[in-house]
Amino acid sequence: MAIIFQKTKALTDQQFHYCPGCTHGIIHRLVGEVLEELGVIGKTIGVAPVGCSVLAYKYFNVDMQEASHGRAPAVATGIKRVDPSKIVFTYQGDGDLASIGTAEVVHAAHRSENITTIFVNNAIYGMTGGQMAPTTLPGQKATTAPNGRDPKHCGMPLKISEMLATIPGASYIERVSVHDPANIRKAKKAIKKAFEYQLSGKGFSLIEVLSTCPTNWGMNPTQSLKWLEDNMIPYYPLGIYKKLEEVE
Ligand SMILES: Cc1ncc(C[n+]2csc(CCOP(=O)(O)OP(=O)(O)O)c2C)c(N)n1
Repeated sequence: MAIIFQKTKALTDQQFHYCPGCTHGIIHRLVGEVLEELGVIGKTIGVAPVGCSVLAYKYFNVDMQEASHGRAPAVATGIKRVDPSKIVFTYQGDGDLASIGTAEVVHAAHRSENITTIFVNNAIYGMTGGQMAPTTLPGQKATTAPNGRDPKHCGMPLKISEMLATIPGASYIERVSVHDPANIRKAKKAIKKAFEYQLSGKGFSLIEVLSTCPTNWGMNPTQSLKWLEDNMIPYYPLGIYKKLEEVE
């Protein structure tokens, strides 16, 4: 029988612990498929964050290092500088990257560290039970904002891709989404492009992936995909925010 699909070798057989409808699993698969297609599984080191993907080291079939909350870009910097022949990526949520870890990612981009960051933006703190994140939308309910985010005293949500694109050291920045098959395909292309930038030594690359959190958004999986499309994409437009130069 002809094999038409096989799970990427870059993921282990460990069953994901993610909630039904959470798109972390899709994003793991895309990263894994890209690493396999680029032929770098054996020389990749990932840095797992604190957040729902804290157990990413169980799922990626590559060497993984745990970092303390928000510090993945600093840890990845050390790994890449010690052994530049390795492909090094961080995988971080919005609580991790856009809140406690803002300084680390800004300065990794500023120094143009030759690493790739996968930034999973689900507009909430997932692991800890749905607290408001810097990325939570105006009016969006969170356990720490039961009446919805009020920009008057919480400010407007932080747009990480737009912000990092202003940093000269950032080489490739793109925002994608995984709410439907067409966008999942685009997301994979973007992730591949980011790793290609690293392979060509072009410096810091980041892909922001808009993602769901049905459990903490209080929705079922189908509703959460629609909520992402209707509410997140208008505030967080998809597209390339920085592209230093074309990489063949
Ligand atoms: C120093 C420190 N502060 C706070 C926490 C608690 N904490 C764990 S995960 C998390 C936020 C996770 O949210 P996010 O990064 O958006 O990832 P998600 O779980 O939504 O995938 C927080 C605040 C911690 N573990 N360590």
